Amino acid sequence: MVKVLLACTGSVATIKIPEIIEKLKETLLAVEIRLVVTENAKHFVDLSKLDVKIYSDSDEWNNWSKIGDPILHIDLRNWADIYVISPLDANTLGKLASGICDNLVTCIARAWSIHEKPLIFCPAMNTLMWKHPATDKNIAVLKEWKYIEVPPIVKKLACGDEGIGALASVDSIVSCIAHNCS
Ligand code: PCO
Repeated sequence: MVKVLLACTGSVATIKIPEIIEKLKETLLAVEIRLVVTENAKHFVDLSKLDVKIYSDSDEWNNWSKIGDPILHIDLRNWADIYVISPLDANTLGKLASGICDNLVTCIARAWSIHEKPLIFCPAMNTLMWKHPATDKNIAVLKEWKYIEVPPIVKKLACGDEGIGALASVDSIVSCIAHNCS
């Protein structure tokens, strides 16, 4: 049984999460999936329609009142065999690269031990944001830490622009996960 911890952030490409979950179940067969969402990701997906355990920032705070209570980001990082942030929006990319951990998704990343378990990230953002010099710098940092990138592709984007920045295909994301979780 492979335990996949999937995270999504505030990119419109979060609309692809149901497809990613379906394809993962189809491909990996013996897989348990948990999903972590940022507050902004909630704008793009109907969580009530997903058949996986879902966690967000409020779970972190509501489950803790005293020393000895569970710390959700540590429990999830211990539970998972692989962490997949897809889509990774421009804001979360910047946060990860500078070590910021101000929500459940980024706290899990900060507590992740990359030499023990893989972390895959799949950026998705508007072409203009992708072309900002911060992007190359941030991605270089994540790669230096041995995080695995599934790079964005050229496509017609949600805002109507055509260009680089669209989330990689569901097939390529799922095959990267399958390749790295055995
Ligand atoms: C657009 N921003 C975006 C984000 C990246 N886009 C994508 C694709 C989706 C549709 O196929 C949304 C998955 O276009 O990943 O479009 C403008 S600010």
